[in-house]
Amino acid sequence: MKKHLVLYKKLSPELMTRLHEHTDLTLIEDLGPAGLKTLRQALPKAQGLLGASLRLDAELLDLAPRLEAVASVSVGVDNYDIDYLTRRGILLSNTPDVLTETTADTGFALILATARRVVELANMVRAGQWHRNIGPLHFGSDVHGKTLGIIGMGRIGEALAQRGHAGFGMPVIYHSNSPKPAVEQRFNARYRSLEQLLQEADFICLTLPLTAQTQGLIGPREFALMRPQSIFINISRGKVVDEAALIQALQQQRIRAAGLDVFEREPLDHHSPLLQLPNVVATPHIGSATHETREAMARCAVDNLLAALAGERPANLVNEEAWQSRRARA
Ligand code: 8YV
Repeated sequence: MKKHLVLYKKLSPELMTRLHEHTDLTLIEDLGPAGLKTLRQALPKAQGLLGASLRLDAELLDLAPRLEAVASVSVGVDNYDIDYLTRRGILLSNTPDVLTETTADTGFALILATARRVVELANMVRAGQWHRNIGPLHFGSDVHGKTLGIIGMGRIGEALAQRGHAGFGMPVIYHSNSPKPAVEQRFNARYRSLEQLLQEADFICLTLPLTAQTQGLIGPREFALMRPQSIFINISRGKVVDEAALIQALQQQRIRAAGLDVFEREPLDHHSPLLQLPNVVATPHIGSATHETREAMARCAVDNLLAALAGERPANLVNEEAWQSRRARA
């Protein structure tokens, strides 16, 4: 008997075929009001859920009494009430590793675009305003040789460190929950307290998950520690930053510029003050958004989900306790 899957993210034909072969499928193609209504109506029969970019909290999941597994097409799991899922023995999986390099590429794209004013100056050319050789008014900042500060030394932080160290000759300093001797050896990286990093780094890059501990981590006090020539990069989650404090730091020129792929609320409001500032490069959460990587993520999520529905431990299990409690009940 095939188990019932509620899929709230359209996948490639190859993966859709695979899911149809192994599950009874309800597909929610969009997460607007109509799609959310269909999703709620489908939850009572759902044994599996697969998708991304939807907050799955207790209120919603109480509608799914048969649920066994949730497979997220993401590495971040801040959209999930993990304690609730674990209490119910529901296996949550995610898609780390496959998106690491692509997301680090996005981080470096923002470092280069922001430091060298690529968007601002490309728009100047497009607007027909390039009338003479550019001068100091249009100069950017060097990236090579500058100090790269990474807050959150996980997979993506390490990949960013590799790019800075090996690709751009950048001294790497980092802050994380604990020192990482292997990273220090590979990239000649140096551990710093958060305060020290903010005062020392030329590029300050956030690559840490959104948790109760990291929410609002970078606020007015932290921006006040940064140097006027420092550039702030966020490829983690918008809510790690006090966005009002970031806007004020930029408006008061307490930092040089910002490259942002994530925001407190997404999509970013068109009227946001961030979009009025020429020294802000804002991208629409494209961290992992390449054809190759998103297909790899979806494939990873399908593998995780089918394993869980077959009673096996998913390769990328987030809540180990749920697995242990399921095995204890077996
Ligand atoms: C996408 C991400 O937002 O993986 C994450 O945590 O933030 C990005 O890759 C996510 O994959 C939704 O498609």
